Amino acid sequence: MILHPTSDSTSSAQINPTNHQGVRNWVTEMVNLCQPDQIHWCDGSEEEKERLTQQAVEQGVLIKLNQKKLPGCYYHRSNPNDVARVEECTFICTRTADEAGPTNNWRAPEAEYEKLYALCRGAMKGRTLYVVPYLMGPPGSPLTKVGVEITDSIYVVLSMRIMTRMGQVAWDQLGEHGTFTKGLHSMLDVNPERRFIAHFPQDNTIISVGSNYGGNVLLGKKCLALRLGSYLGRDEGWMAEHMLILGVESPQGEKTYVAAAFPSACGKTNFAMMIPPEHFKGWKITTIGDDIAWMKPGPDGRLYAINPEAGYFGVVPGTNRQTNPNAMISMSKDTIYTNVALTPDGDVWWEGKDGEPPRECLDWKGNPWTPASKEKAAHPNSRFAAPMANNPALAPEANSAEGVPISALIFGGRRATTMPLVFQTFYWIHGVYVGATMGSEMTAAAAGVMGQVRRDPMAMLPFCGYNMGDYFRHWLRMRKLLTHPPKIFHVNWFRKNKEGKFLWPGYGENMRVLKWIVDRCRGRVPANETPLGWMPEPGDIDTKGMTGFTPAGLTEALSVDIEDWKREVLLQDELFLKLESDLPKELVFQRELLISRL
Ligand code: GTP
Ligand code: SPV
Ligand code: MN
Repeated sequence: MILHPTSDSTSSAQINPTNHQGVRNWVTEMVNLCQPDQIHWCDGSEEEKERLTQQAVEQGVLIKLNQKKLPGCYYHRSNPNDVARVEECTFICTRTADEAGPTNNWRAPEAEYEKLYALCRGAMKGRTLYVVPYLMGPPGSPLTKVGVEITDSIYVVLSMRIMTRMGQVAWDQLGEHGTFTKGLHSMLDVNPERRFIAHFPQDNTIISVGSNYGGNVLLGKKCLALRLGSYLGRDEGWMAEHMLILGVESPQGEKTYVAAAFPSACGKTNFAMMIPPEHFKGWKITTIGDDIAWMKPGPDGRLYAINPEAGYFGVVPGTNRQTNPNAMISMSKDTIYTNVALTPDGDVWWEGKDGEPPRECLDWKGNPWTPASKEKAAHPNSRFAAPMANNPALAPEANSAEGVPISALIFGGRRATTMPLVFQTFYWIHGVYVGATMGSEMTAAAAGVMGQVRRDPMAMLPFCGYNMGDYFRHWLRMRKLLTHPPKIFHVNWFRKNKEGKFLWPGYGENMRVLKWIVDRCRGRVPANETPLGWMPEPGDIDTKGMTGFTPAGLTEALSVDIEDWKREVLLQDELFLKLESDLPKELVFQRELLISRL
């Protein structure tokens, strides 16, 4: 529905899809601020998608891909200065700096509103302002939240349509009096100097300017579902986590659900869509979510999880028919590709795709590329946005309002050394300590120094909407609401040998480790007590049918070097010192206990 701001766009019930006075007032206010030429209230229909896609192609925002090979697929290049989340431009604007805590960038709310509104004043002149209503979570779920994103980016609208349940469904859930998250996004001139992603947890509001990429602008994802979500979860007694959710089904039909927190670009999407190796015939993995879990204690004292999203915004490089066939199928139709390479026949290519590289193509910046080129054809953080309905492994439970009961929580970073393939923590508080002290090498998912190990508690360092010490306290408190808490594990798919080769083949083979985890949850397999926690004997991990992998390799992947671990404890102190006065004493005790076991 397109309207001109001069017509009374927000007061007439006939032309306005919602009677929610709060939405109408806020939209009017933002229209007056941003002064767009046109207003478009998104309804989420097929017809609207086609019309907007057509417009995006005419404007050069999207390129239509080869529809024979990739039906419904489009290609987008972002500004080369705007290719990943930027943590130094991300702000938590709580009333006091202490509420945001030492791991977040804090800004005083009043001054930040003033600065950002000044940047937005008249910023949409000559542009269309889109009002995007969306749900995070299945319709009707008590965990589901309503968001409304105002944006001047047609790319954001089309991506939000894939990533969330967008349109009328959100107005239906909101009703006339419901609460909603306000999100204002303007690309401005896509200038890193004027790039700010600001969160106002106490107002349930997000303002993002100066970017048009991923987690900076798809405001339902990291901004609402994690930063504001974690803040709301603390107050409302639930958890918003950077976790995939999957179901494991045994040949006998026994179903177990696990959620796993790995930092950005550390394997969540791959694990969530994994296809078990040949040897595990009859075992099935189904995907509930690949990035975010909202979890709440159920009436039976178990922890129930939903995936608030409706699509995948996945890393493309390294994805192929061997590593992640379900992702390849997911992105074979109705997908928006961003920053991959474009071949002369309208197909897409990236480093690590099946087959030979194309003899020539255009790289992610639009420059001619050949296999002799020194630069990468696809940006390392190039991504696909695909509807979850495309995933052959999609669990029907992904649409269930009550969610799935979680048996295991798994933490895992990208660590070349020190961290063994898998261990189980002794109990919940120990698990919280292990999650809180998690380290991982930096990846291309965020701007920064690649490869450097940093502490990334629960994979939430960039996503926690309040003081990290209080967040740990919330985790500890949640235990008391659970009579059947999930068991907590740690994994590392990325340990390397002296030659720099991965010790564990990863991907589908991770099923072998997952099987041990499931068996531990169900009390079916013994384990050794080690300084780190419960660990498998190498013989307890089923390696049958693995080629090019020896028992010695498994022993090395599972080994614990006490000297390495003494160094690890010292490295963990960096975070503990930073959090100092905010740190729950339980975690300090856990550190002492670990040292006493080394
Ligand atoms: P975000 O979407 O940024 O949150 O990332 P993610 O955690 O979903 O990571 P994803 O599954 O997209 O994997 C990121 C990178 O890690 C890709 O290049 C994968 O090929 C690689 N990767 C994933 N799983 C494994 C594994 O088990 N072993 C190894 N060696 N690499 C893996
Ligand atoms: C991540 O970085 O964890 C992502 C990609 O999932 S983005 O949506 O850009 O944050
Ligand atoms: Mn992520």
